[in-house]
Amino acid sequence: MTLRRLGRCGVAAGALWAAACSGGGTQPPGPPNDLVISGGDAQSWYFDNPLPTPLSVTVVDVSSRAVPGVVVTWSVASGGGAVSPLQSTTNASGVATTTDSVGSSTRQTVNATFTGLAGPVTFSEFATSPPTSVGVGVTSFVFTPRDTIVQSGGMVTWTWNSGSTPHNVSYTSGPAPLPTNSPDQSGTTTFSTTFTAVGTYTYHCTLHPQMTGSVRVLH
Ligand SMILES: [Cu+2]
Repeated sequence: MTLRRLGRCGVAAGALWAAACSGGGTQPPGPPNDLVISGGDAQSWYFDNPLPTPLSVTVVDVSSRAVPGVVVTWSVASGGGAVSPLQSTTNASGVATTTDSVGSSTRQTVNATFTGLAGPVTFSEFATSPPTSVGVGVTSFVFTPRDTIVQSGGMVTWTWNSGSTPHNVSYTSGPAPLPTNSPDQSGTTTFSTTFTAVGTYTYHCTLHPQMTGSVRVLH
């Protein structure tokens, strides 16, 4: 029985069949037939900032096998903003991607298509303003939330609720010059920084280096 099962895929069948068996198909993919969204749809992000996840589609043949080498054309269908690049070619897995930034609209749609496809597939993306004021808790050896986003010109305020254990906010990286660090503080108190430079800042508590956090400043 074992030998019979091996008949199609065994060594004796030869290199061609062995390759076919490992690849799961006996023929190369046919012409592109359809386009399927494979990532990046329905994200909620901020005006005029690139979405965290690129938009991606998979081009398949009539048997749903991925088709490499197909040029996919991307276009903003409504709402403004921009995709880049406007064309991308499917890779070995049949996947093409582009980055997308929603403009000043709360909802944007993006079409993807290739020559010969009956109609495009459509992504829907959403955007709001980044917050201008963000609060972070300084409690039992953790900043909560650890990572925050604030609009350029906005303020982050840390509020201590740490009993008698002192903590501080000390910047470790970010656009120069780094903001002023907080003093060591305990009890119930606050510390604020206004961020004017776009970029990502990291900070920690020098007394407890495992306490880390970040502030991402968006325009
Ligand atoms: Cu600390």
